[in-house]
Amino acid sequence: ESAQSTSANDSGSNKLITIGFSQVGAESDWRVANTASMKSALSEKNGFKLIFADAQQKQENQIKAVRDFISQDVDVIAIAPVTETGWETVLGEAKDADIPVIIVDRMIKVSDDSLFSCWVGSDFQKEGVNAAEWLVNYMKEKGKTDKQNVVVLQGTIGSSAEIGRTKGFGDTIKKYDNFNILAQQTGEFTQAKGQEVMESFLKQYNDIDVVIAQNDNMAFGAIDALKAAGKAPGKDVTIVSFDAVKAAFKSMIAGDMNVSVECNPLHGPRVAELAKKLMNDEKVEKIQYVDEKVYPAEIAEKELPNRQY
Ligand code: GYE
Repeated sequence: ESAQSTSANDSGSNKLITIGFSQVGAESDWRVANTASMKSALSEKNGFKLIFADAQQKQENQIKAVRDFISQDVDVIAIAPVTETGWETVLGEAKDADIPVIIVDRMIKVSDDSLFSCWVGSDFQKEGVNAAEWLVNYMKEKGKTDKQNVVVLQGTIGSSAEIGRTKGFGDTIKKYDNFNILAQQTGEFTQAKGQEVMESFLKQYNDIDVVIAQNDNMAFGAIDALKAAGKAPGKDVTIVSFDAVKAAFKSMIAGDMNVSVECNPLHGPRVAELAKKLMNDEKVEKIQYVDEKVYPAEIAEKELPNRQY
């Protein structure tokens, strides 16, 4: 027992909050930044004991991790879910054990909202709409009124990030008859898979004008595939991406990527605050969206020094 509790806001208790966090994996720069944010906010010096579990992009690993957290009788469980569905049973077990659950980043779909305490993350559908609107304006400004053929590299199928971005983009772009979605396929949010899927698109279609990559890492893979095929990404082929990680700004400055729609991964402090409130039986907001912007290439150089991830 430490006798060092000198700070007034310790209010007599220096017991750490034990929090189990089931993370998706380490598939992207976004995810790595998210893990770093969670680990630093849920540190001992902030009053937490963190049990971190990496699910390697598999929901079954997450379900196992949550059961582990329950059997260790943690104070709070946080989950960044791989997919939206399949959570009812294990969340019912957490509820029976009286352990509050914070969902972070992607969303879940459950018939009973009391299976989780709260959620914080991004409006993925809005991100998709923003991407489409940016593209429509960009082509208009360039005077390109002829048919634009689009391919979409989707994220993990069934994840909120994929579902929202696919729907937001698709619903918006279909209102304009000069855009045609040639194909969409998952690249699982990784650079390697993004490259592979882009290579196969390039074999099937010789008239691709636009690539929509549902995260920056898949865009980097697609850019490599395009260059290897003798195309000029950012010029002959417009590259629209999501996340807006630092490496995307570098890619925009290099002229390879045209725009990245921001997705903020810095959820650690938000989750820490929610966990503390839940432990104090304070009311929390059930659903909390974070604010996000759109970063086109022309402002990349100016913005890069301000980027935190
Ligand atoms: O866009 C992608 C990551 O769920 C918002 O997951 C997150 C997404 C993010 O792999 O890079």
